[in-house]
Amino acid sequence: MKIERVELRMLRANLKFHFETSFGVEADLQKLLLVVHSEGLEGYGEVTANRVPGYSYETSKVAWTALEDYVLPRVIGKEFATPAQLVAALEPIRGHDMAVAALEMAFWDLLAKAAHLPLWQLLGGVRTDVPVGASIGIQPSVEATVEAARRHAAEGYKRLKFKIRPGWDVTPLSAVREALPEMALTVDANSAYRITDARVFHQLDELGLDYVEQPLAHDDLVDHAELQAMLSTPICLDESVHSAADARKGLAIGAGRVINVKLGRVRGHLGARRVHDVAAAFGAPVWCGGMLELGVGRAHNLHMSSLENFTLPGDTASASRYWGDEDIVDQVLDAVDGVQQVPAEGPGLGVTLRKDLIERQTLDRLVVG
Ligand code: OSB
Ligand code: MG
Repeated sequence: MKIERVELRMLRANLKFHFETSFGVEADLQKLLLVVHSEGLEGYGEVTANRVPGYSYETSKVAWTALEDYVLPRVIGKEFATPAQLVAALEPIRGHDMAVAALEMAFWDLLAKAAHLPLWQLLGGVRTDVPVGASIGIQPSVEATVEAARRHAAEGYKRLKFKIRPGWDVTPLSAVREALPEMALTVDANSAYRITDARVFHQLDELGLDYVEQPLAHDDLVDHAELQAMLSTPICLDESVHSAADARKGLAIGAGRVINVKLGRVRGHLGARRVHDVAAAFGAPVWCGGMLELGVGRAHNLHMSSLENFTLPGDTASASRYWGDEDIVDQVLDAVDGVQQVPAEGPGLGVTLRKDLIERQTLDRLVVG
């Protein structure tokens, strides 16, 4: 299909809570929506980047620049038969994976719509019920952490993940474990520790966590392998995996035993499927990470989660938890008893845009082509 025209919109996105992590606070977000036009069809993608360049150097504004100056000029007016061809045309661009991913995701939506197939089927998925967990930011106190844990558990989430940082780790997690002895619990450090902090992880190792997510540096695998060898709790890699090659190297040296897959971090569905396949070959489960997505990104996450080896609950929690009734799609992507449905209204991504709301939230708009 020919990429005839691409529309970018920077949207104001009022997250219902301040999301505090080891790298900073995400609030008053800006989210970049991308619409690809081809043969009278529209494909939707969303850039997963946020405001703070702490998880990654990619922010919404950086992604806008990358798309406008480098990504879109390589594809506008060109014909691509497969997502692999599209990704190959963008290969010379180093980094900017989230910018590339938004276009790739939108292209899959287009292809699925042209084929009259739901996206999950085109991707080769095997399920439409998706068990989900919730990611809980750093709270002002241990009491507030336990309260948030109880509330999310009562809502039916299948796993609770807590953000940690040096000085905010063993104490809150021990309290949550005491309050919820049977609950699946995990922690996410977003790269805040060093190998010399191994003592903290030995203590966390006693709490029966499902995994410890990205404890060490964002670009490290070697120290993760050293840490993993000391622990019985699996390490889950997030920031360190941008490709199937990274996944292979990480799993081969024992840097972790689980992988968090985020579409934005791996250039889209094709990259996600390759990471998923490599992990399956190593017998390592994967799960769908979250980046505080609006409805388009959340829908893509749910379609991706239909692949076979997504056997652990993902971070694709209820849209209303983040956006109240101000999500950008007509469909309410909320979990029931901790299970989300893959959106299925029509072919492709299975969601429709709330054009009036999007117009009101638009901060900047660009049409290319
Ligand atoms: O590391 O998984 C992460 C949000 C922004 C950046 C990085 C991460 C996260 C989350 C939130 O954990 C997941 C979500 O609820 O969307
Ligand atoms: Mg993470």
